[in-house]
Amino acid sequence: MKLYEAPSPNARRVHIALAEKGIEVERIAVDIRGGENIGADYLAKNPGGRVPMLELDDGTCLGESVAITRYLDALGEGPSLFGDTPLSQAQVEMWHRRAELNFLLEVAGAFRNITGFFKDRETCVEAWGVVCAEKAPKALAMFDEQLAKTEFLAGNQFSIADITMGVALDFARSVKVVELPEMPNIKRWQVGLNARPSFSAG
Ligand SMILES: N[C@@H](CCC(=O)N[C@@H](CS)C(=O)NCC(=O)O)C(=O)O
Repeated sequence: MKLYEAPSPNARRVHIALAEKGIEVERIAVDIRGGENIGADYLAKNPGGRVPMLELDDGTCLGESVAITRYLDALGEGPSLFGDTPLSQAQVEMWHRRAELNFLLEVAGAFRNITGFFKDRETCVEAWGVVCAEKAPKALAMFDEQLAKTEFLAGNQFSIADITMGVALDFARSVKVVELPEMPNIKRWQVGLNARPSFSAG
């Protein structure tokens, strides 16, 4: 299998899943700044035009980091990143959607619209980026309250929800477009995440 990737939060989600599931793949660097991901060759494999993308040995291509993670989860070793029981699967889905919709998308909206990083291919509205930057930190209280009760976001088992939220927080801090308040339970949980070999590998 080949993973098409670039230094980016969505590729990092897959790097972490690969490490958690003990899977190795060939890695192919894609120049997203230069627009390789929106060129005809890449779009023929992944019409979504984004990284990451996983190409299977039979040529099948999977876009979307969470779809790729689901595939790796089923192939690899260890506990599921998507929950093992009907209830835990629903709880993982609930917290994962909150992490993506309430936090990651706001951080991405702030980054893309304020910095204009991809302004060669999309309209950037700085004022919208500022709105996103204001909304992202407001979402954190809900996650902090949950982490006061449980070890991980969806309960006592590490899941895709932790991967997405941990990666989004690290990305928000590294690009410095969003001001994040320090929250005690999130802090405790992040110390645990950072101690996982998968987080340093990713
Ligand atoms: N929903 C997609 C989002 C992928 C995505 O936005 N990837 C970014 C890097 S983090 C990208 O390829 N950006 C290039 C571009 O927007 O042209 C996923 O989860 O894989």
